[in-house]
This record gives sequence, structure tokens and C-alpha cells, in this order.
Amino acid sequence: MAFDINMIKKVYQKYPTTVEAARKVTGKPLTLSEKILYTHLWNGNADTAFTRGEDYVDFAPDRVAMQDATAQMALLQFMQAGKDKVEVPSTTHADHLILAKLGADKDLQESLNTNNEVFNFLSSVCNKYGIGFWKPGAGIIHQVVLENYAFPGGMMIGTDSHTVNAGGLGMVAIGVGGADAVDVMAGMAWELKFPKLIGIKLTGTLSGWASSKDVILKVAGILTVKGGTGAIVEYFGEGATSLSATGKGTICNMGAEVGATTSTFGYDESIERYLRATDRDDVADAANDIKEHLTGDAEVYENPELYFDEVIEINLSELTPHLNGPFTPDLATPVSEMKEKAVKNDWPLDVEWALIGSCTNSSYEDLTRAASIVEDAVSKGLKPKATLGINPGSEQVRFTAERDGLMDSFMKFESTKIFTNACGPCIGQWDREGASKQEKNTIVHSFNRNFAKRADGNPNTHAFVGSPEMVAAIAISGRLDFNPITDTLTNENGEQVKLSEPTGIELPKNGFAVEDNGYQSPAEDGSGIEVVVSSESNRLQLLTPFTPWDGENIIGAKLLIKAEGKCTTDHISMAGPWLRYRGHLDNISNNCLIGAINAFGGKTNAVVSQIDGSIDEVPNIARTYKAAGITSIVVGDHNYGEGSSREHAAMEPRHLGVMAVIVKSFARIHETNLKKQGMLGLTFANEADYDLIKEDDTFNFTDLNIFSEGKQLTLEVVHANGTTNTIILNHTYNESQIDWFKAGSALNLIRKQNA
Ligand code: MIC
Ligand code: SF4
Repeated sequence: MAFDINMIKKVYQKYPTTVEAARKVTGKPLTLSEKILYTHLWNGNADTAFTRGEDYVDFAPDRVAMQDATAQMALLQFMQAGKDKVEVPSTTHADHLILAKLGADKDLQESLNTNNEVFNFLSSVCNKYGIGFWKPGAGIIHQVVLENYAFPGGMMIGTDSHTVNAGGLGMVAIGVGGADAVDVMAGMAWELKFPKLIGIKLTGTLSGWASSKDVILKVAGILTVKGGTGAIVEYFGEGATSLSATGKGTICNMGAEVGATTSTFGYDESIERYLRATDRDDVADAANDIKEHLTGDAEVYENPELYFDEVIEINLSELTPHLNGPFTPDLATPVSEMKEKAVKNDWPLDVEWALIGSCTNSSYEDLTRAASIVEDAVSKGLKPKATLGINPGSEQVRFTAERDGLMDSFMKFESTKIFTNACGPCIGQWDREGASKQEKNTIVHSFNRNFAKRADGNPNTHAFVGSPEMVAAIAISGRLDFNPITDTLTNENGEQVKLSEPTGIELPKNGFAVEDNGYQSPAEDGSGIEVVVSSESNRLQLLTPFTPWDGENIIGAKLLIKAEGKCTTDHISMAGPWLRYRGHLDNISNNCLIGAINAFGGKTNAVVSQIDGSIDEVPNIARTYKAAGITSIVVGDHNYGEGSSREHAAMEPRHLGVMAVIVKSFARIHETNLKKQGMLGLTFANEADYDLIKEDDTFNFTDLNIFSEGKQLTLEVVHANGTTNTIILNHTYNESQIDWFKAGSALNLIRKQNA
């Protein structure tokens, strides 16, 4: 039986009438995305037609999910909201804090030892406030959500950008910062700009080496890392129904890498099969009753150009395997072209590690396809040249895979390492031998992100993203430019052999099995549970509310850093070793912007103090400005804050006295995070004004005192030689978001309301 089945049934009850009302008010047939959005309006009535890409709309998500690295901050904020219990079903998952080093058992134990305080904190907060807790080793948040909670036609938010994975089961699932999660858990509306809609029509069927991963690797190449910003990507067509549910999950998961708000697929037989295989006949039966509402209207899919803002068509029959990278997930290269491109760009061709896992690609089917390659290689006398590392997605997948002999297959390569059911190397939780030497090298993995330093902290590791079966094939060949479709390998008898095409099993023939799934359900009455946070702790720190705005224009601000080029959340608040401070705002602020490239001098983590001309690390300079009572600002390039949902990337600068972040453009979640934490997230009305900003300028916000919706702001830039430039800044704040700014943060407002 599914968790929260009554909630799901209640959602389904609303569907027939609300969908009909939405069709009427919009005067047109509906996409699936619109059906889900209109049935989840906060006020419950589909009586207004919203303008996509313009209107801010209040929604009522069905559930919330959090992972350990973001939950700490989310729950510290929730504890301040003045509530006894969460108002919607919510869960927390311990998956990011587990280091991959020696292999699953030892690593898990080690992580329990080192993160004990944080896991205890999470477990007791969850217990107290009615939140389900998935213990360390239970699995990666998005895989566990897919297996247990995701349901067709539902809407959820999660404090992780890959929450979108649940689109594989036909949800609208959206990644948010912790403060957004607090709103929903506290029983308030959740606001989102009504998204634009990108339709992707899939025709044909996958064959040979092509996989679901290659669909999204190709889409990333087409849309680039910001092409999906502000949009829901909806997949449809006969190609879509031919994909497995977990394959759909893979595609939706990596939609985060094109900046999409989320991605989704209509309810179909593969989703039904998956629901039944994961012990949710009740959800499948309920979904079948309202089936026609859980996918887009036929007219929409027949004439998509009329109903989507953009339409892309991909023929799965023509799709070939891809590898995307290095350093950005949208640099797509068909495997057949890699030889030439790698040599031209001087990418190292030898591969040392091949990693399979992450929330993107750790399903049972993924493991079977990769295992089939390993078995084939063994039968042909091939030994791997690179080390294969595997992180199963969940204990259920791991247990079942072990029962069915898949783990034995992987272990036929002596060097294989099976790591914990957790994020591991995908988020820099990888103690890779030799990484500190910073040698130039190449790795391949089936994860979703490959930003510099992400996996092992080495800026010279070139990481390429591919399907699990391609990763397995590269583990065997040890070469980035290996094309399994055309190339042969020399086996131990000196013969030339070719790898056979991968074969997979969609769902375990004998069903899924698990002994202990790692779930802890919360206390019925949590009022007696005490959550202790020691004031001595360097891992956890209770929050002090940010100071409200004093109503005055900001005058005399200084530049903390002008970031040049790519500045993702990994550059603003690095993960890996810093994950340990995710619950301690002051300590984690010591990584603030240390990865951003200073436009003046091109270095990272070296900026000039405008107080005494000394050069120091970014966090130190910020702290000196703050101590001197000087407000600081940050300037950035395009798609600033790309990547993660971590609100630390907004809270740290806020904590260190930065009041405004002015950039050419923002990634969606980060822009909202800045607003929520009471900061000014602004964009240059004229992009070229970015070039006017000098290192030693002084900044005056001259009309902040009349900050209002739809009205640009003016920034006076005073250069060191006394000349000035007046720059116009755009913003997307509506009146209630301006109230967050005034109050010092959105949380300050909630607290007031619940007081
Ligand atoms: C990531 O993949 O970057 C993370 C780690 O899962 C983040 C969340 C975080 O920073 O904790 C995400 O994608 O939102
Ligand atoms: Fe974990 Fe990596 Fe997925 Fe983020 S992308 S949730 S770090 S597995």
C-alpha cells in the first residue's frame, strides 16, 4: 500500500471538475502540465486564465521532500515558524553526507560516526514535527521518492534541484530552497511564476546503445544550460510511451541541467507497471479511474505548435549514445564524434574511473543494462582498464539487485567498488586517492552534473556524463573516445572482440524486495520531543533572524566580487567537504563565493579590500566590510546561481553583509532564494553595463525607498576618479516579495503571522 493514499485520492477527486473548469476558462484543450497546475491552485478554483511566464500564482503542493544537506537549514527555519506539526506530508532523506571511500559497509559506518550529531538532529526534528525520516543508507532522495511517494498528476516540491525526477511518474515536481519548503510545511501557499511550456515530441523507439539518458543529453545540447528557464518541459508521443518509468525519471531528472522548472510525462502503461511493481496497486487503480485527465488532451499532442511555447521533436530510432562534458552538462558530443573532438580540445583520453549511480541513473533497469555489458566483457575475456564504482539508488534497488545476481556480475571485475546507497561522488563525497595532486585526468559517470571540482575536488578532472551502459563500456576500454558500436578491444588471448549491445530488464521478474528499507515514521504526538542544538557545535547553529530593512536608500556600498563567466551554486557555496557545515550558517559562510572567478585578475578567492588595499579571501573581505558597517554587493554574469537549490548560496552572502546581487541573468531557484532571504536580486537592464563596474567603485541605490512592483531601480556607480554612471536595474519582485525584503526575510514575516 502506498503512503498517504487518502491524500492522493482527494487530489484525484478534484480532477474531473477542475480540469473541465480550466479548459473553459482558458478556452482551449490542455497540456498535462496545465492540468496539474490548475488542479493545485491554492484557492481551489480554476476561474482565472493565467499568462504563462508572467503571472505569479499561489499553489498548494501535495507534499514536500528534503535531503540531509538542505534539510538542516530548512528545518532550522521551520523551527522558527511557530508550528507544532507540518501541514502537508513531508519527508527527509539522509543521502548527501555519506562519503565514498572504501566501500558500502565501512563508509556507512564511518559516516554514522562523523555525522552522528546531524543525523540525530534530523531524526529528532522529523520525529517531533511529523516528518518521515529515511535513515542513512536508505537511498538517494529522488529514487526513494519515485519508489514510494511520486504519483501521476500530483504536485510536490523538494529542497533539491533534482526533485524534478518525480516527473517520470507524471508529477509536477519542483526543486526549491528551504524557505519555500517552510512555507508549504507551515500550511501556506507556495508561489511560482506560471511557467512557460516546452513540448518535446518523441517518435520512434530506442535501440542498441541508445538509452533514455541520451534523450536528455541530446536535449541539453539543444536547449543549453539556460534554455529551459521558467518552463515546464512536457514529453509526449509514441516514443514517450515506449520508455520505462525510471527511464522517464532519468530524462526529467536532468531537466534541471537545462534550467527547466520541471519536466513531466503523461500517465501511461509503463508508469502503471512501475506503480504496481513498487507495491502501489492502490495508486495505479485510482489513477486508472481518471486516466484521461492524467495526460495532455489529444488535440494538444496532435498540434503541439498551437499549445506549447516551443516544440522540439526527437526521433528515438535515430538517437545514438552521447557523452556530455567536460565541466558543463550541455556540451553534447555523440560518441561517434568524440575521437576527433577530444583530440582537438586536448581532453585526456585515458579514463581512470567510471562511476554509475546518482539520482539520475541508479534504477534496477540501469543496473541490469550496465551489468549486461560487464557479463559480456567477462565472457569475451576482457578486463577493465578503469575502476568501476557503483552507488545503488536505494536499499530496495540494492537488495533486489543483489538477490538477482547483478552485484555478482559487477564484482566479476576485481577492482569494482560498490559504495553506499547515497549520492557519494556525485556531490564530491568521494575520497579519491591522489585527487589532491590536481593532475589533469578524465572520468566518466552516469550522474547529471559535471561542474569543475564537483566529483573529487580536483579542478583538472574532466568529467563526462553518459548512460550507465556507456560508462560500463568505457570502464572496460579505459578510453574516452571508445565507440562500442564500431570499435574492437583486445582480449586476454590477444583477439579483437566487440562488445554486444546492452540488454536490460525493466522491472525485476520476481518483484522488488527489501529487508529493512530504512524508514522511520514520526511520532503521533511529538510535543514531548526535545530538539537540542548545542551552542558549542560546529555543525549546527540555531538561526538568528536577519535584520529588517531600515527603509533608507543603500548608500556607499562596495563591491565584494565581480564574478566572471560561469558562477553556479557550486562556485558560490561549494559542496564536498563543506557539506559538513550545512547546518551552521556562520561556519559555512567561510566558503562564500570562493569558487567564483574574480573578473579583476581572473583568480578565485582573491579580492582586494577597498578599506586598505590588501588582498584576501572573499569571505574574509566580506567580514571586514561587515565589521566596518559597509554594505557590499556582488556582480555576476549570465545564469548566475545555476545548479543546486541550496539556499546557503543566498544565506551566506546575506549573513556576511551583502545586500544586492546584480547579474546579467539568474537561474530560477537561486533568484527566489535571494528574495526569500531578504536580499536584492537584480539584473542589468542593459547587459553591457556589466562592463562599467570597476573593482574600486562605490554604489548608491538612489530610489530603493520607492521600491515597487514593475518599476526599475536606479544604481549610481561612483568611480574612484570621481566620474559616475547611472545604471538601470530590472527586478521581478511583486508586492509580497518586496515585503520579504522589507521584513529582512520571508521567514521574519511568517514568524510574525504565526506569533
Ligand atoms: C546537487 O546535486 O547539487 C545537490 C547537492 O543535490 C543540490 C542540493 C544541495 O546543494 O544540497 C541540488 O541539486 O539542489
Ligand atoms: Fe544527490 Fe547527485 Fe542527485 Fe544531487 S544530483 S541529489 S548530489 S545524486
